Amino acid sequence: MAEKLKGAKIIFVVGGPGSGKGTQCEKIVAKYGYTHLSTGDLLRAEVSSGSERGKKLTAIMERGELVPLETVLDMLKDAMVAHSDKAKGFLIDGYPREVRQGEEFEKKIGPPTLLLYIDAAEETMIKRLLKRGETSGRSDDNEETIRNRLGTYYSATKPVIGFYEKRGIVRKINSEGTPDGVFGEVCKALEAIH
Ligand code: B4P
Repeated sequence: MAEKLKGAKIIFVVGGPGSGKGTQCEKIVAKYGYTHLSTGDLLRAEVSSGSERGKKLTAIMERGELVPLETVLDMLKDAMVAHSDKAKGFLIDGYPREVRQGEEFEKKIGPPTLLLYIDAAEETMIKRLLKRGETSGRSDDNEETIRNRLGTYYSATKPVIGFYEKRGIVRKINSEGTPDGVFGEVCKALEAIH
């Protein structure tokens, strides 16, 4: 376990592509001051650096698949250690995306305090991502990749919820409403641990 991260408050934010994870995380940071680390953002930063590793990642992300566990976890751990001195707590957005990612995280870093499960219907997620795709420039916001990302979500990521439900740390958030409406639900879940 990373010594500097011992005892840190850790909140996992899990949900399908387009469920509103990133959107809610921005609001959480503004109100509660947690350190926000999105694995998607960390990976996109590696891609735009033009590194060899970034090139391999681009292909995987364009297929809507998960990048190898070790790559994501190493990046995440480095980012957490870099922020450990001033962090009030960590908001880990888009991780774990499979049960093994959760297990390895706990071995190397520590246990999560809470898991926010951002839940929206498949049609809602597709509609939001296609809309974002009109302006985002993200190469994975196209119809074919969106379908694949959803498939990955239902097969690999959904079991993560059951895994942590058994520990009683999952708070399910209905994300069908407006961003502010959804945030009201998020706040209720966070007040319990703040
Ligand atoms: P991510 O960057 O996590 O992409 P995402 O799932 O689409 O979520 P994002 O946070 O961007 O969008 P949000 O739902 O907030 O991952 C991208 C790729 O990286 C993955 O496919 C995978 O290949 C790789 N990856 C990432 N993490 C990994 C990991 N741990 N392991 C392996 N691979 C990994 O918002 C979407 C849109 O909806 C926005 O336009 C927003 O404005 C809109 N929206 C949100 N909430 C709304 C609301 N309430 N009402 C209306 N619109 C809303």
